[in-house]
Amino acid sequence: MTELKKLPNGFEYIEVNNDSCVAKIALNGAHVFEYKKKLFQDLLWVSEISDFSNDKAIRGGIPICWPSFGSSNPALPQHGFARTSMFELVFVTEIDAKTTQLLLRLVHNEKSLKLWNYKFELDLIVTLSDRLVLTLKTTNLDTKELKLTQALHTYFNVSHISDVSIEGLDKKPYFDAITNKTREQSGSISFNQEFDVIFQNVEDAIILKDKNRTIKIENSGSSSLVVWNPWIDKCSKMSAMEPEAYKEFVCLESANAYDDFKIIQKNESHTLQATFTLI
Ligand code: TA6
Repeated sequence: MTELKKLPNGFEYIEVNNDSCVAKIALNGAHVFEYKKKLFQDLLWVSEISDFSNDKAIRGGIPICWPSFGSSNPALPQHGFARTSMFELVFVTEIDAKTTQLLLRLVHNEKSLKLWNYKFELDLIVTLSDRLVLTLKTTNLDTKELKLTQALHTYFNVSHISDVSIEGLDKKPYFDAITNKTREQSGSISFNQEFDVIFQNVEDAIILKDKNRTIKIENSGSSSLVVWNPWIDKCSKMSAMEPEAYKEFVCLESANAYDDFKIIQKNESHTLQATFTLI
């Protein structure tokens, strides 16, 4: 079953309930903000004080950072403008009782052209089954090439940040956004302070181990992965985030970031895909 729901403030989202999962996707930002495989807790974390409005990104879920990640394009807002843009719902297909697929689309408009002078089509296909798959396709409709950095900025629900470890990044080079230094990872990752790192040359699956569950993240069209937790001080300064919220989530962001930027020629496309599986 799929329903289009609307809050009193006009915020619209699609609610999907099939034999595999329940999910919610906002039209603003094509923002997946709930994915619950049946009999499991939510894969995604959402702040208890997040906004749900058509002019701000939800704090949590999977914000789409596009057409720039971070402040890599200083002419654009932090993480670009897609996450605060209204997407069109092109189709919802119930492939079978266990699988639903949606296509949400953003095309250049007067507002985007003022921010970023490129004609484009941005499609997000969300496939909802016992796995969650996001397929983000950028098509350059302009006459000039474009430079793209992007990320699916996924906030994963965790039992407690101190229970979490991340595997699959051993020996990967990384840029540490806190120290501005480039290093090589040694072994798995655990958390006891602010962590904000862009890993490069990431080709294989990443494993997020939590106290009671394990999540596998597989990416294609991406060789960079951002790992972030604000810890205590930064958390207290973040918008729409309770002071203790840092304990409840970790961000693993399937990206084209730092050296993994993409140059897309006119009439060509680039697709970033992320697959999340509870194992
Ligand atoms: O992906 C990590 C990061 O760039 C952090 O540095 C922090 O800024 C986070 O994203 C959240 O950014 P936002 O713009 O959503 O507040």
